[in-house]
Amino acid sequence: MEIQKWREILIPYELAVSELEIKFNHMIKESRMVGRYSYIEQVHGRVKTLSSILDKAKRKGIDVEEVTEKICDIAGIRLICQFVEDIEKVVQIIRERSDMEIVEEIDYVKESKPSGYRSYHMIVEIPVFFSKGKTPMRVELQIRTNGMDFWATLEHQLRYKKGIEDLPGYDEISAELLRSAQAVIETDNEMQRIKDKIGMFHDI
Ligand code: 0O2
Repeated sequence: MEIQKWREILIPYELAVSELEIKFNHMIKESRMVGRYSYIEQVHGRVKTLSSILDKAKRKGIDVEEVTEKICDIAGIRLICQFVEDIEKVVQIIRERSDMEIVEEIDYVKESKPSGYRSYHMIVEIPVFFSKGKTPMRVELQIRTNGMDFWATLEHQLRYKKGIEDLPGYDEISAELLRSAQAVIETDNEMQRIKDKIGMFHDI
């Protein structure tokens, strides 16, 4: 497929990401304006690069013509929370929104992936309006704490999708990454416990 054609295919995804960034940033803004704690701390949106889309299609044996139908995270939004329990609050808020339809939910917080990866994933569908009408667009939401984000970002850079499985000592590297994920889980849980203790006496 020509590059120009791909650019056109990716435009609605760019618009879907912009719309959702605005919606989630409005939630943060509203909370701050009324002096209420915001369960979402940061919002990051991105559209997958063409090379990453094609790599994923190849990895999963998906035909190039079928990528928009079969790859659900071409458009992605990452919602960063401060505390583990905020994740469930954000999920609940999204479930109650009438402007996004939930297509799928995967809880990698309760049950992390074998790599140690944790995040709550939701695929949502939103209508995107164009001059010629509207199109429903799918966007993957990854909801995670700062700690989960820190681990996932570094692990992504070090290992994920890099094809380093053949390196000598790979099993030990995997075990080390898993141990580091465990350390993040413990720290996240500890911070939640501290918050709960302080929260018995003060509004946080
Ligand atoms: P990118 O470059 O971040 O966009 P999979 O077959 O597991 O890779 P699938 O079936 O689309 O992917 O669903 P899944 O497992 O929910 O993964 C979707 C996204 O979650 C990934 O997109 C990653 O962003 C993130 N993710 C999943 N597993 C891991 C992991 O072990 N480590 C890290 N760091 N991130 C993970 P992409 O397209 O694979 O990657």
